[in-house]
Amino acid sequence: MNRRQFVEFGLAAATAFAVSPTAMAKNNAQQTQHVLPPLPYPYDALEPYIDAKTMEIHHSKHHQAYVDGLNKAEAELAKARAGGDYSTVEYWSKKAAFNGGGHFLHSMFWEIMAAPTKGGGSKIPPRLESALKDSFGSVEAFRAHFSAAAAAVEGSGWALLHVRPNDGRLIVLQAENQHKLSPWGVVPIMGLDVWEHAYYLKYQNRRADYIKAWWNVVNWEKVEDNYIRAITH
Ligand code: MN3
Repeated sequence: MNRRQFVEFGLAAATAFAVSPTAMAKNNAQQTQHVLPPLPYPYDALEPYIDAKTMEIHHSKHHQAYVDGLNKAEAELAKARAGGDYSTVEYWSKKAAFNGGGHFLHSMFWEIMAAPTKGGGSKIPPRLESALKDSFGSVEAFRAHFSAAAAAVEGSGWALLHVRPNDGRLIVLQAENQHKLSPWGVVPIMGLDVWEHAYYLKYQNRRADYIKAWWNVVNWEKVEDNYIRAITH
């Protein structure tokens, strides 16, 4: 290495050390902060099927906790990147998946429900209805399958209606917790939360009664919007 190369090398090294922490800090500063979306209706809008107290706690406490948990996990992962210490990467990656799943599914859940007086539980729009018939044989068969999947979730989780982009079909699956048991690539368009926090105040251990009541507040217009978005993107 001659003197000029040495100086260039030294400058490059100094630059690397001087610039990269700044760049990392900039990346960290630009990190998304997730926020709790407002409920699109008042807490008591889904009465008598879902009670106001359950909605208030579910939205303002449980969903908020997933938002906070996701922000915390992503901040910790950013810290790991900045410091180059990945000893906790497994822990925070799991937290990011769990809380990110919770944030995503609850955001969808509020949207795909509506007050019975504002269209909740009303007729399924034609495009979605025809897709349900194509994939499940009949709307009744879809409803029975989805209800059974919800009732049979082991512990805490969800029944989910997904679009599978590679063949455009609708499929019903379960999720355990907020994020397990769906394959890659599917797009959830409708979900039913069957964690006990979603129904226990009103229905106690009668999950089946909650599921049956829930059909009265499904916002089918929104589910169809989700469907159309999933197949056109
Ligand atoms: Mn929940």
